[in-house]
Amino acid sequence: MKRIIIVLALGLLMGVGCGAPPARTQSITGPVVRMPKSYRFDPPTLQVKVGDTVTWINEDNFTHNVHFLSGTDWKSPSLRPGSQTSFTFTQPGEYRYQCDFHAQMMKGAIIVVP
Ligand SMILES: [Cu+2]
Repeated sequence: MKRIIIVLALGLLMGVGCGAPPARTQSITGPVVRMPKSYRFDPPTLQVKVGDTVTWINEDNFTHNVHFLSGTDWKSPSLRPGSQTSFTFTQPGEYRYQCDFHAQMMKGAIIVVP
């Protein structure tokens, strides 16, 4: 009996860790940057093409945002856990960004190529 409970618990843990993304993320077709636990952008640097729409998804337990420091000064609203934001890149270049709430830990860059 004890073994069965352990197997069930493992299954639950794995289900939580590797579960399917929320339904609303299924409509995303462009590149994605995730904010997994805890305090990071994944991947931290992403190369995309001009015209691509990048979507950031907050999968962490904390509120974050996306604020560009170069290339554009666009800033997302505060992203509560489970929410997402998107930005379309219309010019090539290097776009560095941070989360304003955790600027020391959360930095990222989007490299936009023609
Ligand atoms: Cu943050």
